Amino acid sequence: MARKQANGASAASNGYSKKRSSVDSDDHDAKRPRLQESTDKTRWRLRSKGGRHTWHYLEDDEAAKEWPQSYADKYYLGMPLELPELPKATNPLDAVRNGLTFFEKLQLPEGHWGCEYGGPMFLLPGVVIARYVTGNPVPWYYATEIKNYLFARANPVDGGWGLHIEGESTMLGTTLNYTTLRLVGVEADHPVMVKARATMHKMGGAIYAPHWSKFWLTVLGVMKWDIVNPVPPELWLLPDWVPIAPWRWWIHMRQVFLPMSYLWSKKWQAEETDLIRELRKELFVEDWNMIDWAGNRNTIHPNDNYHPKSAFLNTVNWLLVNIWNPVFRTKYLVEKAEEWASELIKMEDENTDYSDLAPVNAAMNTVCCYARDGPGAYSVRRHVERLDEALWVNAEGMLCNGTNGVQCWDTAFAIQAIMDAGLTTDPRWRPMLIKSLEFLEDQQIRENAKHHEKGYRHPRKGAWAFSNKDQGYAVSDCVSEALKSVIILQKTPGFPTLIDDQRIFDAVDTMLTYQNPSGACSSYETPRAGQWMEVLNAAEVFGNIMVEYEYPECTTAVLTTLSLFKKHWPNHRTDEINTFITRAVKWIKGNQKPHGGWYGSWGICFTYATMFALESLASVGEMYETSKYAKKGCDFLISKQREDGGWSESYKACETGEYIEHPTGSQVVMTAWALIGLIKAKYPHLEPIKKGIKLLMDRQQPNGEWLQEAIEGVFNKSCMISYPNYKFVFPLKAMGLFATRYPDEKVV
Ligand code: LAN
Repeated sequence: MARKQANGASAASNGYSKKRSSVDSDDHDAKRPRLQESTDKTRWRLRSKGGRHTWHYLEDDEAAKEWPQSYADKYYLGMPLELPELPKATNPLDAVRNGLTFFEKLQLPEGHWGCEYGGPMFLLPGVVIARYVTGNPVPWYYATEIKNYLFARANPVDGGWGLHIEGESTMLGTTLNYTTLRLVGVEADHPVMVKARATMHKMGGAIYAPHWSKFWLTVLGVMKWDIVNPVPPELWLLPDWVPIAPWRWWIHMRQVFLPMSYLWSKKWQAEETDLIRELRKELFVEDWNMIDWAGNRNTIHPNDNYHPKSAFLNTVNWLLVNIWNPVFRTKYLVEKAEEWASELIKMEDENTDYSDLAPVNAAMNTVCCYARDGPGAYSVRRHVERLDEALWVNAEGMLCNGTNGVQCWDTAFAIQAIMDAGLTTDPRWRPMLIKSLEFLEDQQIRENAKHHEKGYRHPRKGAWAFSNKDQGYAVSDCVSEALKSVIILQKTPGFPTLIDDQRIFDAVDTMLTYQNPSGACSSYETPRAGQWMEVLNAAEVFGNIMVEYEYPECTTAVLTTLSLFKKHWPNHRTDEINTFITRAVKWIKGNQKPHGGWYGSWGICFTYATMFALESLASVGEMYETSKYAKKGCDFLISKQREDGGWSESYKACETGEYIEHPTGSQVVMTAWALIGLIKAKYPHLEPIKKGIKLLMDRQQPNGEWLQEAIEGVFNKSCMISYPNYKFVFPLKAMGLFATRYPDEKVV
């Protein structure tokens, strides 16, 4: 098949098959990628297989001809689509149709949607460093586009990089992205580098970087291990009942701590190269040989110190460095700890076929496998291949996504948008919907993880992950949104039952495992320890990362889906579901802020969570006229509506816990969120709703699309992340809801 050949050609030319034994200085120059001004954008293709995304650069003309660029490829790359203008929508339903006409063009052949999932500026460096130190440098076309992306994302004023794309320059962003640029072949005297270096030096040089940056730079050999606060794998030897045992930490933290602890214990560093020696000169203000490494473990620039380490942690670190390590850390203990950490790393790799939870731990696990299994090992090669699934190419260049995609999540919302517009039975959208359903069917996780108990995994049978089943981590709201969409479609006359009742029950059974004693749901697991664990938060740059928290978004999503499920299967675990619902509703009401909104942890911010809360309350019959909670939620949203009919929230709201407007004014996505909440809650006054709908219609482009505006998502309070498909699915849903609820209302 033409496509197969094309992919094969690309895979062979990107250098994966070349086994490199070490990163020695002799062939160092040969390994520096041949940087170019730009790649030829017409040669990039996105391939999706089994929900796995990889970008391919077709250097060969024949291959490029045989595998033409799709609309989706062109769209992601920022190339003109030359789509015709659609007849101007004069009512919301026509606007939905126009939007779907555009969005349908972006659906990938397997039935889901792809997207750039960038924002965080600390992910790409991990991937590039992992590849460099394991002797798998990125091919020239990656290098070229990584350079272009990072150049484009340098702060226009000071030339540094932040924690995320909208943030001010930090040492985490600046040290790591500067280093990345050097690793991909940019010379130190390039004006962009000179400017970034000046900022880095003004901020004190790399010794002011936070823990994660110190870790990566030490692995690379640019710093010494003494500057890295201890990451003792011995913690993994603690019995499970110990309150601070790592299995109780939030999954992302323990999966990052795990490989970090292995490499820290091994004091593993890449072999020295000329480039590493150059970086030792460039990143610091002081003479590298004179740096007091141990004395600067806690040196950190204020811009990076979002969550200063607790006095308790500082004391623990002191004790570890000065007493534990020299006196009690025996060879026997070290070996046992490293062995168990290594086994846990293996379990994570096997459970996910080396794609791992997210690119942060995937990059670290890659280095661990290299250190443990050697350069040519399958584990290293497979890791390097799978790291590619998090890389994305956009108009600016190549970046690293926060996860290996947003496949299941976006597909679920796309289906719901069509359903809310009452268009599921319209044959025009049937092919798109059938493909989406097929994708969700294919992506349902059928069994618990292989190393379920030993690897401390939460049940996942019947669940959906956020991205794909290879990654395979169930998340409470991802299961809920996907299941909701499956139920909606399969209960629509004319749609096939691809997922039988038993599989639906499996999903529900897993959802029911997610409720905490309080009635709330968390993200990946139920909390395994209390918030007090934040005293061990060593990352400095994030807040609320050590344990699972209770999230209105997660709780409300599960509630809404269980309410729907109950209608169709009233006899399945009836009492448990009813109890779950009662307790969830109680928690949601108790979690409402005094101003009437709910604080969102995964989207920005009050607008996002308030939408979910109002939708879930409506699912149990609590609406504006019948519930003081729903009324207060609506009144809160209305109080934030802007003159032009839109809503606009800034990421600053997530950091501060106060509603703060975005300086660029009304945002399509937030306007849609607010409208969905209001319409679901049956807010009785139509004028504000119509004004909002009009704004969405006015912002729609003649070809049916909406343009990208400010960033939509967040995690760990301080880091922002893009959800580009939200600008489609939520406006479509809001307008569709309006059209079905008020078919006779005129907006324009
Ligand atoms: C995500 C993305 C999806 C998100 C939702 C499903 C939207 C949410 O409702 C639950 C939490 C979840 C699954 C989530 C958790 C944290 C993630 C994985 C991310 C924000 C994407 C990237 C982020 C991850 C932690 C990034 C790596 C950073 C570390 C601090 C380890």
